[in-house]
Amino acid sequence: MNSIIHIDWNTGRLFGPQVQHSEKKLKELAHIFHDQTAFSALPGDDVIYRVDSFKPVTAGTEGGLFWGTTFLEPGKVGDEYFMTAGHFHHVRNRAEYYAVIEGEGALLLMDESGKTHAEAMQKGSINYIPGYMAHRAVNTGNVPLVFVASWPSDAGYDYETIAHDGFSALMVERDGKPALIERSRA
Ligand code: PAN
Ligand code: ZN
Repeated sequence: MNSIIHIDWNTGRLFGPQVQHSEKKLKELAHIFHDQTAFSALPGDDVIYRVDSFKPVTAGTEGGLFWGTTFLEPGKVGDEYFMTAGHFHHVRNRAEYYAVIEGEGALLLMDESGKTHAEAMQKGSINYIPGYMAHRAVNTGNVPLVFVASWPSDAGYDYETIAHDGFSALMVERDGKPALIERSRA
């Protein structure tokens, strides 16, 4: 198997016959934003993020690695910044790197007990995501947040836990600045 692709380090785009492209539209992210009234007023077909990915081995292979670039648009639903769906890895102990090419944002990390903290993501930062941590990128800037990621090919995704329980904290705009607030569980 041909196991080389190319990246444009200025844009993060990946090139090569094995590169896969996916996109996530706003309407596919209905459950993750806290302000459902603001959500309904926005065009559901807008693409919130795209991912270029390189999976040189079959998903589930132990010992392999994947690579991907995420392009997360700037914007907000009400006061909450655009963000990725977020997930735990299905194999909980699998770690990951995120490394930022452009833009600024936050990486939300939540442990299995539901405790969430945020780390800064900015051009040049390399964020290490330990195993057992749900992870979600948030774009708090005015330009796309672009980051590369590498993760084990047997990590898999558990989106259901986040879809069901969410993260315990939200990244919202307060007085023009990003603020991490505890989610109300009304
Ligand atoms: C990343 C994410 C990517 C999109 O490659 O899959 O940023 O976010 P969601 O998967 O949460 O929609 C990664 O964390 N891979 O394991
Ligand atoms: Zn991941």
